Amino acid sequence: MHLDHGNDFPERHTHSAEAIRPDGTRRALRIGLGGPVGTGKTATVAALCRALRDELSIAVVTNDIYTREDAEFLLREAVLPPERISAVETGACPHTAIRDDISANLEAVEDLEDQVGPLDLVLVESGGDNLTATFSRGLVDFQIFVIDVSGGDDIPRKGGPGVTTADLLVVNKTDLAPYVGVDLEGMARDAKAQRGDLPVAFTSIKAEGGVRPVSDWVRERLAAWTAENAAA
Ligand SMILES: Nc1nc2c(ncn2[C@@H]2O[C@H](COP(=O)(O)OP(=O)(O)OP(=O)(O)O)[C@@H](O)[C@H]2O)c(=O)[nH]1
Ligand SMILES: [Mg+2]
Repeated sequence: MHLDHGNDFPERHTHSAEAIRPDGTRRALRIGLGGPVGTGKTATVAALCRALRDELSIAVVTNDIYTREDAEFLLREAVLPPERISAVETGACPHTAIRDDISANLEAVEDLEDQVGPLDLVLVESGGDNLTATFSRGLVDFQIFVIDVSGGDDIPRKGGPGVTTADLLVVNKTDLAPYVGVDLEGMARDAKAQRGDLPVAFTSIKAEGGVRPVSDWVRERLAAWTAENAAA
């Protein structure tokens, strides 16, 4: 143990960035998507862009550990014009870049606002991580935690800060439930026990209209955010 460094840790970001930017415009609402590897975070980002891009000005920041895979997928799928998609290569544990040292992500978000703004919504996808990964409130206003049924129906019961405290818990790939022997009602009960009144969306993101519960939730958050900062 190191006991000789005194109380000199860097300050943790625990509050949101100001709603009003230096030029007097309102910044975008920032929503983070985290969760274990392969649960459907990028698929959710893609589906949200397709569902909302005609009504909102959107940009996306992706995080991968060593590559730009997720950004390249979104570019290939043309879910947004290329200048609205930015990739951060974290080079370390994914949660470090969304919770502990958020500077690369914050810079990516601010650059997007400067270059293609004004924006209504910025989606920040974390690299796939474990059940403890959460976003700093200094980076995002709300966070969505995406798990899937193929990880097993005990995941909500296992809890962890993603499952218990995320502003929206998404349980994705419900289409696979019969193939992996998962009890969706049991998952819903366990999630309720862990989360109380916080919302849970069961989705099959790849199905036509499957993102609807998530896009509706995003619209509600955005309406509240806009009303709260109406003076801008
Ligand atoms: N059956 C089914 N497959 C899905 C669904 N959503 C996503 N997938 C598939 O699951 C795989 C992983 O999806 P991604 O969106 O890349 O997952 P991710 O969470 O972004 O993965 P990482 O960023 O690598 O952690 C892909 O092959 C998707 O096509 C779904 O609702 N049902
Ligand atoms: Mg991804």
